[in-house]
Amino acid sequence: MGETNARSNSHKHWRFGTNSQQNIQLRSRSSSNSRSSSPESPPKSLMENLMGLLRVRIKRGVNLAVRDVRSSDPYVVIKMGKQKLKTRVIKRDVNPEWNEDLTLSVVDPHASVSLTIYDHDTFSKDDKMGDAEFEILPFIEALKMNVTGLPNGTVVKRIQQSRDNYLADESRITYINGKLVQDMILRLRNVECGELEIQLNWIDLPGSKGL
Ligand SMILES: [Ca+2]
Repeated sequence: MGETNARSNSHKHWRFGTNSQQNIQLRSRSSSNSRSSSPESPPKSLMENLMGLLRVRIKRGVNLAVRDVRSSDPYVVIKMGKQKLKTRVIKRDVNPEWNEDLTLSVVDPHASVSLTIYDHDTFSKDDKMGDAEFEILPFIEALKMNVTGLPNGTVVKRIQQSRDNYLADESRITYINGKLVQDMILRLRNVECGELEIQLNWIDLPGSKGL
């Protein structure tokens, strides 16, 4: 017992000695660095890079997969880069109507948004109910055209359904009440069934880089 204590004590002392030596070395190294380095340029603020806000309205799910006995408790998680947002859970409904707005900060017009639907479970891990993805570029490009004064309901741009996108039907960018909106019906993948209806809106932010 005594032997073990003595050994561990000496071990501690030895480590302590090494650490304090390292600290001194680090301190002297960092002080010489601070003398020699040129003043750093200020970090670019978010506002300088921000194009605006993309408001993703999660409207509804249609014919979603059953993950409980007869139904599911679905919610949607959207991700763009490091941003992650989710809707509320709707209990026991495979045709849920969220009509919920999730707002993303847009820095990169070439970014894509991924959406995953989960079934909320109280006592086990939430089950996946499929996923989808869309590019924001077509909407950004339409916004950049800066259209004004069109009759309400004018379709400005159509994006066809293809093998490369998740569209279940043609997506339209429409001029409504002086603003552009993009409607999409996304066919979920990695699941047996289900579609997700969403709408994109744009919010300009004063002080940001803009479009
Ligand atoms: Ca559930």
